[in-house]
Amino acid sequence: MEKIIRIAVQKSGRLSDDSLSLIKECGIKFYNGTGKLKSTSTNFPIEFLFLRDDDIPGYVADGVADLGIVGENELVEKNKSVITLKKLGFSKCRLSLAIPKGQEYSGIQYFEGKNIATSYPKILSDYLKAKNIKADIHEISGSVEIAPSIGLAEGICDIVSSGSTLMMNGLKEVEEIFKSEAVLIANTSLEGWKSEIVEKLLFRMNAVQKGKSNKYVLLNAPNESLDKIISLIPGMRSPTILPLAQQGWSSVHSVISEDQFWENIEELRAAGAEGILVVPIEKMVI
Ligand code: PRT
Ligand code: ZN
Repeated sequence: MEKIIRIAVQKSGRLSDDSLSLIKECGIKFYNGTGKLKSTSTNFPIEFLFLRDDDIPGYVADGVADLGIVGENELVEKNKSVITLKKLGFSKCRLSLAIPKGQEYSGIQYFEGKNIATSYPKILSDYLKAKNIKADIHEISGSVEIAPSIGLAEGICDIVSSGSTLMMNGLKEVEEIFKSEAVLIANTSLEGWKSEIVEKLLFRMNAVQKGKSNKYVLLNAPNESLDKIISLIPGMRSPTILPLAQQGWSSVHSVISEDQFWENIEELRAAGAEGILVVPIEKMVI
């Protein structure tokens, strides 16, 4: 049998581009022409299944796919038994309760006895149960936002990202009930060579993610400030210090998180750092 793992990714939608970019950034090459449902990488033992996101948790739970990339909202709603290997940091959104703009909202009690439209009946009913609220959940599969204006429901529970869809439909967000982002999931019984391939993939994904959150910083500094500057940008082991052609000056190279760079920028400049360059890192293995 050919030693190859299968990953399920969304065919087309809000998860697709970022899922495929992440895989490409891991150095994995493949062809995904429009309409293709399956594709095999030419340089890594992985096969892609392009599916609707709703089907991904089930395919991974059943072992049709070994891995999958899906939103946590879909994963929790489908309630399938899989392992979450990694949060991927994209397709971030929240699942929220919303009501018509003109209504007064005093708290979750508002929903007692009300009719709520949603595509996420499980997450919503778990939430309401935990809050001790009894409401009627009306499951609909799309265009949830129009439910109140056509008299189908008094409130909705739907995915919100910028909030503009709610606004356009005369609704206001009143409770955030779930935060979501894309996650890498795996079948619960991966072992042997399959888990070795998964480990390799995870290693690459971690390197890509680390690279994204860190920057390579180069700057010039007078030698008398070097101790101070090294303490501000300590780097992976320690910074590289190279003498400049001009006496008494050095070039300092270091790797730090972007957040740390912005936090320390004023102090770096006060210590005499100049000619500061911040360069993106493609991959980082530590
Ligand atoms: O066809 P398929 O079933 O595969 O796709 P789909 O239509 O079910 O899902 P898709 O592609 O819309 O979303 C896939 C996943 O992306 C979701 O399960 C979420 O995890 C995540 N995600 C991130 C979003 C959003 N942002 C988002 N804004 N999913 C949906 N929306 C919709 C939301 O339903 C609402 O209609 O966008 C609207 C709200 O957006 P704002 O910016 O106006 O607030
Ligand atoms: Zn879907």
